[in-house]
Amino acid sequence: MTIAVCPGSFDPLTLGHLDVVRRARALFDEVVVGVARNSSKTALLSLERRVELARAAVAGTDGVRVEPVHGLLSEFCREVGAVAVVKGLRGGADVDHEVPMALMNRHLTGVETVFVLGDPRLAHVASSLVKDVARHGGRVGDLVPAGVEDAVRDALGVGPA
Ligand code: COD
Repeated sequence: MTIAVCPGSFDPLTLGHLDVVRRARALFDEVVVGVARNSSKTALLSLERRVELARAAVAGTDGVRVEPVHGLLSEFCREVGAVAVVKGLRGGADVDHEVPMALMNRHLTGVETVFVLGDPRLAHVASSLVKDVARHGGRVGDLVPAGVEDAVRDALGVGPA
């Protein structure tokens, strides 16, 4: 049984993230979606809310579960028995951002990172842009799983689009 962790801050979860989870599940027997804190970002949604939304989004998906990551991702991988971290790439900027993290995680516990190319139709979908569009009154319901648009609007204090 091979287990992989799909980590992220998921603030909020998008269809781009779910595409990566689906691709990871095609490669591994079980995928643990690890909802973590990114200390270089200030989260809009609480960790608990992000976990709740991710659980709703993958409910009923065989071999996929969602857990919070409270410390180091590399330690979390060891705790759940994961042989790999799976990350998604949209382009060169993601490579520049992800490679140092992958090398650091391998340095810490030996865990490898596997990169998958996301669906190019979702290459523009980023949590930061979703929040910015919603903040300015735009619709994001076609970029995120059900329930996420409302959660983002509530957290931003903006009314319905
Ligand atoms: N298509 C393909 N991939 C996508 C898309 C898309 N449309 N959108 C996002 N992705 C990918 C990203 O490239 C990334 O790989 C992943 O999805 C998650 O994205 P985010 O933005 O939700 O998550 P990040 O980048 O904020 O996650 C950073 C972590 C939380 C994983 C990192 O900070 C971490 O590991 N924190 C735990 C503490 C720790 O161990 N720190 C040391 C790290 S070396």
